Amino acid sequence: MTETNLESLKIEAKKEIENSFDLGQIGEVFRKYLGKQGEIARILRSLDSLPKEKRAEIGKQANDFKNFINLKIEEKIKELKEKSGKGSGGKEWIDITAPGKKPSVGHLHPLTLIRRKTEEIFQTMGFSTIEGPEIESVWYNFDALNIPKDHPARDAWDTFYLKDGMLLRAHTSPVQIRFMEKNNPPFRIIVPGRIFRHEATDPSHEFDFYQLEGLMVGEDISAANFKAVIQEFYRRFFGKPVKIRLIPSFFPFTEPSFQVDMSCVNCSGKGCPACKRTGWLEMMGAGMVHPNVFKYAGLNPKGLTGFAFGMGLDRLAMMKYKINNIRLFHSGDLRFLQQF
Ligand code: FA5
Repeated sequence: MTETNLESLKIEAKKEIENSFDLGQIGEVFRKYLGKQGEIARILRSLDSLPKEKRAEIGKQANDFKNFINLKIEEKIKELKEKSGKGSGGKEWIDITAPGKKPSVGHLHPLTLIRRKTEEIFQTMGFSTIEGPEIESVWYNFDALNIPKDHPARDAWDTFYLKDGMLLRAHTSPVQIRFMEKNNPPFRIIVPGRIFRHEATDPSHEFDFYQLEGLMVGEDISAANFKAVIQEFYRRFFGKPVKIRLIPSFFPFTEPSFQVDMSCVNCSGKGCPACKRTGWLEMMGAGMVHPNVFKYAGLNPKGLTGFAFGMGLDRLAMMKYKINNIRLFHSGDLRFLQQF
């Protein structure tokens, strides 16, 4: 490479830039002279083969040449942009060579993921998925579940009443009655659904959340069957056995009744805000179906046994994803939701 060669290359490049009439052509010129395999790169690579005294001189000229072309290309781009702006009334200019914006793809909400996974596991254990209405009557939400009017047990469910005497269901248990009215045992069902409670929120309580009801009815169904089903469910859901405990509880529609707690995964049982510093999180209410419930649903309770449970799906999601505040699920905060 000599000084004269560089000079004629410069003239040639200048001409090509001047004759370019769109950004595509300018791009070509850029690649030809300044690209990885372009003229400048070729000159710089050949410096090693030059005599020592020539190297610095040609190197400097190649750099000047590079700066010169860069400047000319920039000027030309500006000129082309201005021209094309005028062409479209000077209002808008679209750079068709600019890389496109990647559309963001949506995904399922973490609570939907949890609900689907839960349904899938119970279905493999022979449970069918059933749905029921979110707007419910007092009969199905309370009376038919053996919770008489004026009984203090009704206070356990802080209910949103509607003007027409109906209410927003405070649990998924009313669907037990609706199903048993139309189906004869034996059966196994699950009922995932949204429920509503007039409750103050805290890290483990929402006023609008999801439950999954379970009901298995037939002959000789025992609390041992319940424990086995629920332990197997948790084992499959978490991919390993988890620590749970059954403690005595009270629900008017089950006798005996239990509460199932899980060792809090957020703090490994040490105590944190999510588990109110107890190391345990209440996951579900459960029990053996009360004979009166069979009666209210129109079934003869003689010889009929069954277990029922109602688990909080939001609580399950908290344990699965180690979330220490239930309110994040309904926050609509994309920084949170995009992690799933
Ligand atoms: C009930 O709602 C009963 N229907 C459950 C049941 C069904 C008992 C069948 C026996 C037989 P409880 O109010 O405890 O029970 O709620 C059940 C579960 O829902 C709780 O264990 C908890 O996991 C979840 N839960 C309750 N309140 C809230 C809340 N405010 N926010 C989030 N999850 C809640």
